[in-house]
Amino acid sequence: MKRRQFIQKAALTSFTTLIGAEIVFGSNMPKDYQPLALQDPDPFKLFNLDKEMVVLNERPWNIEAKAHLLDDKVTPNDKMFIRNNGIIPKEIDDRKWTLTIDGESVIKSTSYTLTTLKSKFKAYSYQLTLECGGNGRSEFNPPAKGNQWTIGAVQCANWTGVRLKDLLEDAGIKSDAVYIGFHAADTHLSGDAGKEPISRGMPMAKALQNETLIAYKMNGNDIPLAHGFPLRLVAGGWPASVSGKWVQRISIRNIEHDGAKMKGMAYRVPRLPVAPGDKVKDEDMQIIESMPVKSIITYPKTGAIIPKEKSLKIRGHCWAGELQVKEMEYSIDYGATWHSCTLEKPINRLAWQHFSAKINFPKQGYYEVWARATDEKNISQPMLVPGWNPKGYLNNACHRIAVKTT
Ligand SMILES: Nc1nc2c(c(=O)[nH]1)N[C@H]1C(S)=C(S)[C@@H](COP(=O)(O)O)O[C@H]1N2
Ligand SMILES: [Mo]
Repeated sequence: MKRRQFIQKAALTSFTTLIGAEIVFGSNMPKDYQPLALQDPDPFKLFNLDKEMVVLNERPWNIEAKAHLLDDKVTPNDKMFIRNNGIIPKEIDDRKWTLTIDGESVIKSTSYTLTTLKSKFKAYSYQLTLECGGNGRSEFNPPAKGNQWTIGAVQCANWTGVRLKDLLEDAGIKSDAVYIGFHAADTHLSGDAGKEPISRGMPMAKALQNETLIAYKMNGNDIPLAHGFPLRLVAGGWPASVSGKWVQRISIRNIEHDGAKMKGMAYRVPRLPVAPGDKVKDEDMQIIESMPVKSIITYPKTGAIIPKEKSLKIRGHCWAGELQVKEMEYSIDYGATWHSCTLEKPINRLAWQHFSAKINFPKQGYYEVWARATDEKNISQPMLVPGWNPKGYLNNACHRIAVKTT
């Protein structure tokens, strides 16, 4: 007891309460020792992540992929970015979970258990591209506050569930309905139970699309907790912030939904272009809807070294919000000339498309491979970071990788 200070009784009692079990031999714990059970969890174990995923923030958890991790046609769970605005709900009992359709413009407010959802409504499966509106934010200058996503806040998983439109029609939609808003079970960082971390939504036209789902499965299994177990709204092609996780309530609104992160600067961009660093008034901002055309090279990994005689087969994915990508090109001379890639059609509407190309390099040296997608309306990705905006949304600049031939 003299040389080493042992834990005090009061501390031991509070640890016991937190851990919920007697700490046998607890009195042997050194002073200021933090039991492992109370230390910050390892996100790689907690979320079963690939070891190359990048943690941007721990509270709330925000984790991104790297381009080469997104090589699969369907994004596997361990390579999927995680974006949270609040604290992930704990102790979810899916047998007791209900989803309520309510709001000013519902004809009859109705609640559904998971069992009812699965038995009463037809199941649909779609692969849907979800990209965070802030993906690419790290490249804006002056820098925009928020998670410094590079390129990895995008995923295209396979979602199974019921169509939101079937639920809305079952509860009944009044003629004055204009918007839906979601309410979810996650909690505000402040701990204030009356505050929602995020409650976004979409106009009725998007809510009623065939592919807008209330999903209960991701990639064929229960949705992982971090991605919205047991129920998640999924609206492909729009900023992923409208795809509410842990959704408990969908309100049919007679106004544009006014929940948390619908107003002010959140998920909005200036109506008209502004100079970098400019202050923009709230009324000059508009809500982001369909995401812009974009692509990523997922093979090879940037920094690849290839023998000169060999040609290089690159591949990746491209997407364009509500639209399809109609052309995919690459350049190895900093955009001076462009060459066509082979482009596949999407597996369904709002799923990303795959591209590939065989590149022959003229001589030994350092190259950059740039990729550029063009959508059905003939809009292409910009080569440089596009329009600066206060929160750093919608950076769809061409992705590029470094390649050395030896
Ligand atoms: N309830 C709830 N839903 C949410 C969020 C959240 O914080 N809470 N984050 C949104 C944002 S901003 C994004 S980009 C996506 C991220 O989805 P993921 O974590 O499954 O990749 O979820 C959206 N849905
Ligand atoms: Mo997001």
